[in-house]
Amino acid sequence: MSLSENNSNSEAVRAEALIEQIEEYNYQYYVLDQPSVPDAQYDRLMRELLQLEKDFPNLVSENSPTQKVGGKPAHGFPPIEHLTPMLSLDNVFSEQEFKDFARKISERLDLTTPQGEELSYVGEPKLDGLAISIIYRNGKLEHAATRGDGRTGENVTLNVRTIGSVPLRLRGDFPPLLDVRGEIFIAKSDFEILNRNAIERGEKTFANPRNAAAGSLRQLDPRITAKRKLSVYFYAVGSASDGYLASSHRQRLQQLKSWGLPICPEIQLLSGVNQNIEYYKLISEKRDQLPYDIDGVVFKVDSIDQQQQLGFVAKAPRWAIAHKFPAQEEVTKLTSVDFQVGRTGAVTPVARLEPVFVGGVTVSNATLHNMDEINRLDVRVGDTVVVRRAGDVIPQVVSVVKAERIENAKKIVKPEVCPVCQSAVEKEADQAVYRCTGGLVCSAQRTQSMIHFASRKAMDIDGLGDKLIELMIDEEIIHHLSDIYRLTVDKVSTLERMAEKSASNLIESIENSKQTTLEKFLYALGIREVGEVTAYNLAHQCLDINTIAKSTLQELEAIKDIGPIVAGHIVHFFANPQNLQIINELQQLGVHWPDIEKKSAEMMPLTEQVWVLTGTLSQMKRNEAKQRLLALGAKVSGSVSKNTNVLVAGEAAGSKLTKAQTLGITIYSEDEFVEFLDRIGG
Ligand code: 5U1
Repeated sequence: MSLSENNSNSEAVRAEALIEQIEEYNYQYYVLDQPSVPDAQYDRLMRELLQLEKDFPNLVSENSPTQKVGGKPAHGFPPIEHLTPMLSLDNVFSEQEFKDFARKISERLDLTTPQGEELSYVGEPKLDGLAISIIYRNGKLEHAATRGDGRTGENVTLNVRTIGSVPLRLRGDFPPLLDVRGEIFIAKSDFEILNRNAIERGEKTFANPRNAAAGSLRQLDPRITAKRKLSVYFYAVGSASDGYLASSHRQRLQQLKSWGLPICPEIQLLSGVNQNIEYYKLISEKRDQLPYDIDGVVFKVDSIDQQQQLGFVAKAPRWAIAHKFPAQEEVTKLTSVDFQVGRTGAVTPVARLEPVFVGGVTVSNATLHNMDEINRLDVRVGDTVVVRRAGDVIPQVVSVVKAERIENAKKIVKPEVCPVCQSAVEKEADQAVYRCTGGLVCSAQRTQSMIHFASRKAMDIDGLGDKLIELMIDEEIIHHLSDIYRLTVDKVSTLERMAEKSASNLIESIENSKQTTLEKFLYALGIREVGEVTAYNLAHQCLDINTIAKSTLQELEAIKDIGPIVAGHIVHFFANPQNLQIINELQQLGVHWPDIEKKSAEMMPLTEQVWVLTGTLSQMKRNEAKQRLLALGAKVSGSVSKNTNVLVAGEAAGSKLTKAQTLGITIYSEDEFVEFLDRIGG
């Protein structure tokens, strides 16, 4: 029945127009990655359509975007046979293995060059999600199935319909029958939100985005799936009506896109083995910046003709291969748990592990965060645990292999007193962290405070690293921050392996560090939750350290970005006479900074603006660029959002640049940025 048969023509026409407009916005958002209207406008159209369908129920069509969430499946997910088998991919784990694969292809295709240098491939990131097959008949989503055993999958149609980027109707010149294959995944940011919400509700968390995607897709209630923000990229055609498909894989992907099916934007056409190897390196480097998890790169021979010549082995095609990254998760044994004390007294449990190779390095320690996390994981000493190391992130224990729990696995108990100074350990209400109450009495807190004090963004004392500070505290050459400025070449030379030349270099760096800025000095003091930006705002609002020390909670809360918690930490820090004495001593020993002039509004032209810096800058250090922007009143953020005013994109800018382009944000190259600073005198 057409929409207009039972209604006044105008309502039916309006409903169809709304559906088309919403589908168009979905296409621009999910497929072209170019949102064309603000969310509010989209929501208005959606509400209007919902109201129209409520008033005229016979206008509701299966294709309507309001019908993405339907009823519950009667009996879980019934089996469904695939039109053509869902294949898997063979893997290689090294460049050499990839070259061997390419050589075999070259031989089978009788190419003249040994490794098929003239052969075209398509490179695609290998998403770490869940394979899906979706059948569109006459352009309408008919059903969707998981891979299952490759021949028969589970019917997850109702859940797949809820995924925003899966179109219910195709557009353009699509084949009457299309079986399209792709990967369902959850973006890293959505995964984090999902787990954060689960923790807040005291529910179980997912170990990784792949599990979260699989768990969300297999919810019996599609309304739950709908809330989980799943996404999809399509990467192949299982089958299609004759005469519609192009003769190369790359062109077929373009066809999918033109029919409204999103494809991964990182896909590239590559010529020959060397370009494939370069592509693998490029995607490996981009991996941490990509908004979704990937576990490798897929290479496919581009020509369908050549694909057909190559054929299949068992369940995998000969014309494609997955070059996998080193695993980011591994299993190992938890041998013990130590509690480490940080600069602010936080007592953090650290898992000691049987060494395991994960994420490209050997890991023998991993964070367990806090006691709440230990309880949530129900982890015990002796357990077999899953360790994850992704990019530069500190390795973490993500789950316990309960099936392998040994009989005498030992529960982990929180220390009653600080493991370093034996002071009492306390937990603040609403916080998961236990803290040592020893303050500067605690040598661990003193050590960590000094490491922070000497660090690059703080007092920047070249040569005074972690190990040397630990050694000097152990040898009782230094006790408090101010002792750093009492060091002499003679004292330092008494340390093992410290030649006189190194000792005098160190003393020279210490001397140089005396000339600093108020914001760096404030940051170096290590006041809880006072990072660089807060330190800058404090310095430039209050202008001198005595004013800061005397400020009340209310006065501090009036400063940009300082809320009641941070204000409380600042007041608490300056209320401690020991801290005041150390500040005084540091100044007596020569630490100084130039006066700060109160800036007028005209001198802060970027107030209220949010800037983001990305990529590599060649004309100044990232930190200098940040300081100059802060001095002009801007807020400098680490991530791009619709609130960003300007993105400065240096060399090799990655996903932040793409996101800024998508959101239509002003983008400055480094040259434009420098010119801008010159123009406004910043
Ligand atoms: N990017 C991509 N992932 N992936 C997974 N392409 C791709 N192709 C696959 C699989 C299982 O199979 C092809 C053989 C269609």
